[in-house]
Amino acid sequence: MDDHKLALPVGTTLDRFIMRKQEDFAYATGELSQLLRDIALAAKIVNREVNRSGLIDVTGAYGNRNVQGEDQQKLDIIANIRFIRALRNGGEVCTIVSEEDEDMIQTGNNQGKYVVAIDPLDGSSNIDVNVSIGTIFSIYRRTSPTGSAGTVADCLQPGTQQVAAGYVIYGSSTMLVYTTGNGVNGFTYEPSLGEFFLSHPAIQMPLSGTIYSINEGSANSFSPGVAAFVQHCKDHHFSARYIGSLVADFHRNLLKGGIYLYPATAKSPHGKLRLLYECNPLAFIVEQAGGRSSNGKCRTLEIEPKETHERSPLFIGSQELVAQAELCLQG
Ligand code: AHM
Ligand code: MG
Repeated sequence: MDDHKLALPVGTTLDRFIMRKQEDFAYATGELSQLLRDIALAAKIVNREVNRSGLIDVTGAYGNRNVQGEDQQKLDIIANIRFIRALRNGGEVCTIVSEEDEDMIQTGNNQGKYVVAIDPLDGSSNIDVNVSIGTIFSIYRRTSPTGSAGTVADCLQPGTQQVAAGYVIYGSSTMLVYTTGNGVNGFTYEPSLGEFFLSHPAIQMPLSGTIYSINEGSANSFSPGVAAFVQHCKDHHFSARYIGSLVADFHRNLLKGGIYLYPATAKSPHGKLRLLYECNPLAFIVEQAGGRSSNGKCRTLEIEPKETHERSPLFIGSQELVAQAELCLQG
């Protein structure tokens, strides 16, 4: 028998992939590569906690509310600690904006060139019921000089300025998907080896699709434009798929084609999702994969953020579907 068939190659590890990509940039110093590796390490640790969450006392509410007034789950806090510790120890990041912390976090690494915005564990209402959840992150180069603490202005850059963005989905398998502005690549975690391996190279999103993802429980407060688009989806016999975990809904639509919508509603008049660490990173990824993202009026990536925790309506997915939604919204 062919020896090769007995021991198939395991493929490219995330570490090696990041290293190879770094070689593509003539003046890269390796700090961004190291930062991505720090995030991947924290993701492995959070993955471990998520996987055994039913066995140890980490499910359920922590008893606090976060800056958005939402109940914090114990795993939200654990994931926040893990990612912040990894970013702090890594040394490349001066300042972090996290969904779980009202104030910007100064890491003390004033020489760090980067700022990170992160939702350490998104979709946390799904934790207790064993449904996919995720981590979303966005990386910017600071605009203030190195040597001092990062500033609010460093964190309030439009999404077009992102140097990298990604997400981790803790699903039926765990994946890390990221872009540095040169296409989108996905890596699947192999738990017995403790490594992410390249499994989805150069992801391209279908131009169109037949899946729409929206919380129709809020239909009574949809604007006429949103209602018209939802009706369009029904008229064309689309499938409704809504997990209530942004990363999971986004990931499915990225691979299969579709659109995710979180419009303004009576309960969330500015939309629910946060621009810096939910909308922008996914908008960067979707555009890099050939898709489109908008707040209904303009490209998500061009919104000038005013506050670190600001919210934005989100219409994201296959190019043709988002364009159609925008048409409906514009009446
Ligand atoms: P979270 O950051 O508190 O977890 O909230 C974000 C989540 C998204 O993952 C998901 O798409 C959305 O909230 C679901 O909201 P709703 O329950 O209003 O449909
Ligand atoms: Mg979130």
